[in-house]
Amino acid sequence: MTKILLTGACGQLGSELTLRLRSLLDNEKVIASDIREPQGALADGPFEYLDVLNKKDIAGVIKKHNIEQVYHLAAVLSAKAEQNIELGWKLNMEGLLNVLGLAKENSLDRLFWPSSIAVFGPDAPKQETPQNTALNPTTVYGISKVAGEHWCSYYHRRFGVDVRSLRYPGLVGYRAMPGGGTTDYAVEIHHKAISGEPFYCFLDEDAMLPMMYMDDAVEATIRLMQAPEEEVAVRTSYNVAAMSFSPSEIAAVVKKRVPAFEIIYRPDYRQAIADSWPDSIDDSPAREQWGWKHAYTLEKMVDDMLQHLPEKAG
Ligand code: AKB
Repeated sequence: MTKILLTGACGQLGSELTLRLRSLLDNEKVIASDIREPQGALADGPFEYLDVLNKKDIAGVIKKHNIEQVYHLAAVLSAKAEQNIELGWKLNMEGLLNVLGLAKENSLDRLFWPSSIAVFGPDAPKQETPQNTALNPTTVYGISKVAGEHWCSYYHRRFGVDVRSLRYPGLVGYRAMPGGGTTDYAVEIHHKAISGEPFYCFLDEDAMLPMMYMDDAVEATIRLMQAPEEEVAVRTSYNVAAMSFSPSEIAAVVKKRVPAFEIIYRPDYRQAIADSWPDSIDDSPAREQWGWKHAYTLEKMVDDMLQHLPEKAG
C-alpha cells in the first residue's frame, strides 16, 4: 500500500489532509513532517521534523520510510511573503525544486503541490476567471506560484514526474488557524463570533474573493490524486471553485446565527492583495476532466464552523 509524506503537515491544509489520508490508509502509511511540533490528533501518527530547504534531510526521510507519494504543502502565504519577500521566494521556490528533484531521482509514484488564485493579477478577467488567461500576479507569493506551476509542468514533460496541482481559493476550516494569508479573515471571523469579541476585519466590506470550505478542499485534493493519469490533462495547476463572498456577506450570515456579533472594517495592506485577485473562478476543466464538484455553500460552511469551533475549544 502507498506510503505518503506530507511537508508542512502542521499547517491549515496539511493538518486536515494528514488526518484524512490517515483515515483512508493505515496511520503508519502517512508520515507528517514540519518544522513545527505536531498538536492534537496529528501527533497520533508518524512524524518527522523536516525543513524543506534541506534536500538531504528530505531525501533521508523518503528513503527511511520508502515514500511513494509526497504532498508538498510547506509554503509562505501571500500577506507574510509581502512582508518578507526573500523568505517568500526562497521557501516557496527552493522547497518545490528540492521536492521535484527528489521525485525524479526516487521515481516517486505521484507528487501534489498547491497553487493558488494568487497566480492571477489585475490583467485577468475578474469574474469567472478562466483556466487559461493572463497570469501577471502583483505579489511575490503569486510570482512564486506561477513559476512553481511552470516547474511542475516542466518536470512532468521532461522527466515524466506525475505532479498534480490545484489553484486553491481562500480556505476556511476549524481544525487549524491559517497564518499569513489574505483570505484568513474568513476563518478568524468565526473565532471572534464564538468568543463574543468584535471582529476587526483587515479587508474592505465589499472585497469579494473566491473561497472554499476545507472539507471540499480535502475532497478535491484526494480526488485529483486518485484520478487516472490520463484524466489529468492540466499539468500546471487546475482552477477549483466553490463559492465567492465579501466580508459583509459572510458577516451577515454569521450575524443571523450570532445576533450580538459585531464587525469593524479596518482595511490594511492586504486589501491591495485582495484587489489584485479574481472575484470568482471558472473551474470547468476540473469538473469535466476528473469529476470535481463542491458540496459546501456559504450558509452550510458557517453552520459547520460555528458548530465545530466550540467543540474544539471545549
Ligand atoms: C492566501 O490568502 O495567501 C491563501 C491563498 C488564496 O492562496 N489563502
